[in-house]
Amino acid sequence: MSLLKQKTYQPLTNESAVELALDLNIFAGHATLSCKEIGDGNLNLVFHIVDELEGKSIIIKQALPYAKVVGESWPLTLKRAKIEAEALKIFKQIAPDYVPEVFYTDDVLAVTIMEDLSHLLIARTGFIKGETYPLFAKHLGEYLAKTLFYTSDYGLGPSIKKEYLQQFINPELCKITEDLIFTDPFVDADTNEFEGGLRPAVEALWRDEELQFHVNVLKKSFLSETEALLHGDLHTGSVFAGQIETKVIDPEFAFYGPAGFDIGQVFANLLFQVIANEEKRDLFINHVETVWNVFKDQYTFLWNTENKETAAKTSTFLNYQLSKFFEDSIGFAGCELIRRTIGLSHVADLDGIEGEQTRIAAKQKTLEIGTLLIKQRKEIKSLAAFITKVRELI
Ligand code: SR1
Ligand code: MG
Repeated sequence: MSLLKQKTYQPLTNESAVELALDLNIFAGHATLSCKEIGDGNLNLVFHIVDELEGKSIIIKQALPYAKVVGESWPLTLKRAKIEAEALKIFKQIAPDYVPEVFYTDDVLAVTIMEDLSHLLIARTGFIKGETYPLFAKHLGEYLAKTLFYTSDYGLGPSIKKEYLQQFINPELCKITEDLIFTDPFVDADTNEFEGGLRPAVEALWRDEELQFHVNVLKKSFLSETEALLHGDLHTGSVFAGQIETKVIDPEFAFYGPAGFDIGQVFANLLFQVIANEEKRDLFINHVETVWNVFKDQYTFLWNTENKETAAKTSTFLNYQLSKFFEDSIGFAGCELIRRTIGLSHVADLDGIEGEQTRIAAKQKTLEIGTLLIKQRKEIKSLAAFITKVRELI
């Protein structure tokens, strides 16, 4: 029986993914299709289906009822596929150049069928291979300004904002972030993973009460602020990049949260290259600067031209907003730096550093920078001060 008629969830295989594409008439009935499961993330199946003859291809992404990175012992809601598809559609309307097109979704099968982006590379993979993507930072700055403004009270007005707020309640995926970014790395949790050589540095983090206090303040912001619809997992593995194109994928962690969380994840994931890639350090520092400068300029433009809260549309309040976003971004970047170094789900930028001593030294620096950013985020009042602090520690 056709998968579409069955109305029960089942994980797709290469064969059933092709059947689904044919049932949906995405390809001609007589098309010869090839299909490969290419998912290399932590959570989902991803099928790449190609009609060589017509030169047409699609991606079918399917959520699994558990976290693939851990196994069936970590059950996970299938509702995340619906959240992801709905977030993709909203972000596509807001920032069409930077988001893939969704062709079809099915809540029961937890499936999203979308544009094939395989002519691009996952940004993290490209960076590690030596690419630098000249437009990456400008594009992400624009993406952040548009998505964080247009989904906020200032861009949406009070009614739609509250509808979205309800629609994007995402407790299970938020809990993953609450645990993996804000809790586990700062205590001796089973999910943590780090080399023996890092133990003294890690144990120092676990004893650092000032750090724990600041992380709890940031976690409270993550738990309770509803400034904008966030991507929620905006690391460089969630971005496809090329020389002229940038596409943000995978918003299954989308929820209403503090705007600085998305910006901070972008900062942190660029900082992994700043730390690991000595040769291109200045270039990646420049990417961090461009992300913030483009974000700030575009957000300011939208604030002045599209603001639905006329009473708040003053330069004083705009400056208050931007300073808050900046401070939050720096703090959240610090949490992401620490989590990807010693918690669950590391980054290849650091894990791939050859030579144990060099790798451990880079990871120690990452922990130091993360700690400093978290503790001193209120004192770091400008982009120049942020970059100076980073340069002092690397
Ligand atoms: C159990 S999920 C681990 C991580 O993978 C996702 O990409 C998120 O970053 C999450 O924290
Ligand atoms: Mg992901």
